[in-house]
Amino acid sequence: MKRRETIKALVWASLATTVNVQRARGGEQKVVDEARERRIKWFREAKFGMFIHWGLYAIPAGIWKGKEIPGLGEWIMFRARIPVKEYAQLAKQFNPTKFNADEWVQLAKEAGQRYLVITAKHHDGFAMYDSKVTDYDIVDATPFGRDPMKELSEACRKHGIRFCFYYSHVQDWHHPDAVGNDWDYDPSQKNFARYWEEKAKPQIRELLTQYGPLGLMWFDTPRNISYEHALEAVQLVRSLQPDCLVNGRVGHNLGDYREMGDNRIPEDVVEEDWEVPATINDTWGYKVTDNNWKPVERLIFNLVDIVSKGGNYLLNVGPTAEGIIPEPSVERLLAMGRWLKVNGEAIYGAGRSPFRPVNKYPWRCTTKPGKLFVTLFQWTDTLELPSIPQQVTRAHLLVDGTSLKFNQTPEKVVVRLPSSAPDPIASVVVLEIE
Ligand code: H79
Repeated sequence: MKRRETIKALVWASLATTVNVQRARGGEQKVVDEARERRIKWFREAKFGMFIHWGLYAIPAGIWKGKEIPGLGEWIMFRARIPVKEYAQLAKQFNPTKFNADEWVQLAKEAGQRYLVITAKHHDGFAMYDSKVTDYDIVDATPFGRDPMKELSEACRKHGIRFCFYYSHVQDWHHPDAVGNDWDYDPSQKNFARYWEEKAKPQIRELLTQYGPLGLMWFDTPRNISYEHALEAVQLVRSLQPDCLVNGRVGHNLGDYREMGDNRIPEDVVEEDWEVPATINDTWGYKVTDNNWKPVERLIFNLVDIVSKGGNYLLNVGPTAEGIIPEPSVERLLAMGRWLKVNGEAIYGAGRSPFRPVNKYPWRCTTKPGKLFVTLFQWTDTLELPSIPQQVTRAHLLVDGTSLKFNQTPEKVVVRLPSSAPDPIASVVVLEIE
């Protein structure tokens, strides 16, 4: 870091804890924001979260006037250039009578997910909670008339899951002054500051004041947001809920942690706090024609892969307009939960792999003080690891503690494995080190 920047960072850190200044990539002068260190603790431990994309787009579910609209389900208004007046009519049909907050949260719990992030407002601009800022919300505009966010926040508290909101702060296809809708509104006539003051800020304030403590605020598509607007969003969160995290997509690197691209798992370890939002099929919002479900083997691999690289896995479900989480998602999440029940020690609170580049190997390693957890996705008779500087004192299977013979040389460690895999999907070998 250059001297001038170091001074700036130090000044910021000493002033207040409003912004995260721990972004020293060169590494000589790392300014640690202690408030951030405190609030991010749970996130580092959690590793696995449930993302929920739920909104009016679940009604057309990818089909508009009999035609399949390509792309993501929640982007249908944009892709089909649906006029605001027409899209808004969907609200009159939105009546998810099968919605049960407790069931959704219980699913997250059984899946081993530790936090839940739900779309309070996606790019379409429709508020899925009781907003006083506008009538374009689930309580005022639909026959349903309930506030599912309230119900979910309570269910999360009951089951010990951190409750979090997604809020599209820059794109809003309903508001004439926001970014995104150029088919109803002339972009040259837009005044973003007006949208920001009359809708975005007051709605963010509502979310931070009406639903109890939030784990994090998840912003998306910062596009060309100004530094001042992004900072205002962060300060709004800090002033109302100092313990609430802000994700990296708020803009201008002002978030508490880095958000990777959608479904983009990095190739190797990343030495920052980070998360990857990901889908089980291809869409986020429910789409009836999307049956491209990833196999559970892939989802478990992704989880271990991400944790070994230092990140969190925020895995999405897209409930239907009736309020049902698609069965293929439920099955996969429950299978992940069964795996985590046995192997969770290798995941929750675990550290990065010391064996790099991570993608060079077919297995994945996670760590805890005095322990290496090596997860194998294909069973073999011997596991060969690169040189380990510490003395290995014991090797065993995580599932039942069975001791394993091993041989350590300065060049490598070779572990003898039993003839059959303890787990059909992924088995964990533990090495105890000095
Ligand atoms: O909420 C989910 C997505 O809707 C959102 N992020 C995740 C978490 C997201 N917003 N933007 N994008 C993802 C990228 C979208 C790209 C595309 Fe398009 C939308 C490709 C085609 C339609 C934008 C518009 C780029 C080209 C046309």
